[in-house]
Amino acid sequence: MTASITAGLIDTLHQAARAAGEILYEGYQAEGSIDFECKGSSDFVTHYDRAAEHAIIETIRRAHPDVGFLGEETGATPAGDSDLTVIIDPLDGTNNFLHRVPHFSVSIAVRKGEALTHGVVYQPLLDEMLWAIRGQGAYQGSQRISVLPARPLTEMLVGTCLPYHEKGDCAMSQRQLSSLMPRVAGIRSPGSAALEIAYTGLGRFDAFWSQGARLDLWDIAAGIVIAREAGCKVTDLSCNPNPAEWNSVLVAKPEQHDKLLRILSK
Ligand code: 2AM
Ligand code: CA
Repeated sequence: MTASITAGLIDTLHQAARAAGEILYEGYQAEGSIDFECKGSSDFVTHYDRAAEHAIIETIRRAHPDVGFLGEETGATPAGDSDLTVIIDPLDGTNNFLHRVPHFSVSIAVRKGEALTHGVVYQPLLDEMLWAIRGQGAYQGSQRISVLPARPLTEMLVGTCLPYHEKGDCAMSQRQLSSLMPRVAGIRSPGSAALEIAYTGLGRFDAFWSQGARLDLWDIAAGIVIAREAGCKVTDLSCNPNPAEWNSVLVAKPEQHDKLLRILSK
């Protein structure tokens, strides 16, 4: 991947995120309840998820016709003459969106081989673009971001995603909550994994983990690049280096990562 392709690619990812964001913004403002279907039990999809993913793929294809795609709504589309795969969650936080809770995002990542190289998480209601390129830093708009100094455990605000109806391992999440809850200042589960992970890079959360919820790669890939480039340590809970194989994730400041891993693994 040459430097000029890399530079062009991030601009295209921003354009694609904004195109999807416009569709979600319109849907959020529209009157009446939002129609949805169930892909599985409690796994909701709306016209807006599909339209947003379509807009992302079309925007990226126009500029980079050979890249492959892995989208929450359209599945895998193999790459042509490119070693890049774009990983898309067009609407992360569909359940919030359906309930008009203003916390959802567009999440787009790029993978080259096993390495995640680009991450863009866009919050359309705030017009907030969080993004990163591997080795080149993490940004909020044009402002570079990096993790703030670690707070003591007792002052930490920790984000998580919890299992829901028929998905994930409730008993595991309950064990982890019981273990961590008495030790920290607060645990929050706002409902968009991509945002929560990116927020940990930004310092809005001090750490994030999820295991019981069994998140998918498109929920976490873009956030991982942003949090890592901001200076967080990001692994799964068994320290497997390949995110494509993860079914858990822990994002924390480097000096607190091991301590949290021990608490969550009890
Ligand atoms: P999604 O909105 O793209 O499906 C946090 O709850 C994470 O779990 C989100 O990233 C969300 O991704 C996923 N999730 C899927 N179905 C959910 C549901 N019914 N309730 C809450 N979260 C859900
Ligand atoms: Ca998602």
